[in-house]
Amino acid sequence: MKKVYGLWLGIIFLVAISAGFGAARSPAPIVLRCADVHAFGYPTIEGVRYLDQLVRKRTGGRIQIKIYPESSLGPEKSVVEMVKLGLLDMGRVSMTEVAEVDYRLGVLILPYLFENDDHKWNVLNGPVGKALLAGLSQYNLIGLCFQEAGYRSFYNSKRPIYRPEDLKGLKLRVQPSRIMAKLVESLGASPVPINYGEVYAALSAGVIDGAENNIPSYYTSGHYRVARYFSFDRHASIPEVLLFSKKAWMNLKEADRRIISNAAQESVDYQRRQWAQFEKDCYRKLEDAGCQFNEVDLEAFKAAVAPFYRDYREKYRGLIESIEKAR
Ligand code: GTR
Repeated sequence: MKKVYGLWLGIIFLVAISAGFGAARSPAPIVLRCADVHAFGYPTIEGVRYLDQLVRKRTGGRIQIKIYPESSLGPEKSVVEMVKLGLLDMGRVSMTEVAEVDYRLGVLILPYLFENDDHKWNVLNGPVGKALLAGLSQYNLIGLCFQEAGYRSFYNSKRPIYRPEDLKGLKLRVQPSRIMAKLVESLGASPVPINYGEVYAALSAGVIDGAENNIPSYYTSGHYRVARYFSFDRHASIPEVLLFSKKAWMNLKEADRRIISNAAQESVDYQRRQWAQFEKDCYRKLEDAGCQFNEVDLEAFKAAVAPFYRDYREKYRGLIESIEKAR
């Protein structure tokens, strides 16, 4: 009898504890969910993890970021939609996807737009970059910061590319983006829009001959195993962007918003350093794996995209000139 009594007392005690009786309980933390197509260790995610550490420290753990890697919440297009609708708090995506929502951002994905990294970051950190991020607000998005994503080049399973003509007839995957599809078409190849997570299967099945991306993505996606020719044409340096849902943003206190946006700015330097190291490491591993790298006739590539560029010069009148001035 005594035993049964003790058991009941124990149960009542546990229930009381879990219901919070007798103890001052701090409110549950705000957990912001953030999607990424890459895996932990990739610099985009590491940038967001650094941001999470800063935010946790500065809010005493009240606000935290939980990352959902490897497209686990869906492809980038749906991530952007979910963040817009307020179904997801944050998304780290390529600028290419956001340019489908806000066409002005498309200027940042044009080929050979930036002379070098200094020029690019002058633009991104300067008035043009700030205005482009701020403009996202009308689409229910908050652009927290840009991230580095190196230079994109073509790679394929058939042959090295030295001149634009070498691309003729190749079926090349592009990000689901009108600008990227047009660019590839203007170079004589056939663009095939496919979500990032499905490219490896398409390459292995021979549905496409190649794709275009930066060195870290070429390595971590495993595409190098099936498309061994990587030709450094460096046609675009498309920044990544960290998006926050405007709906979730408005639910935060003003002081917390300031903490998050300041920390996001601070995370950029860290992310850029991570990128530089990661890119080198990936390149070494790709060389060890026997990938074939080659430089291209850059002048021929620049000449080949000139007509394409002229069309967009009209579309992005004013913006392109401001970007050129920031050299
Ligand atoms: C990567 C980028 C991803 C994704 C991918 C792609 O470089 O980090 O966000 O956009 O390219 O080509 O789909």
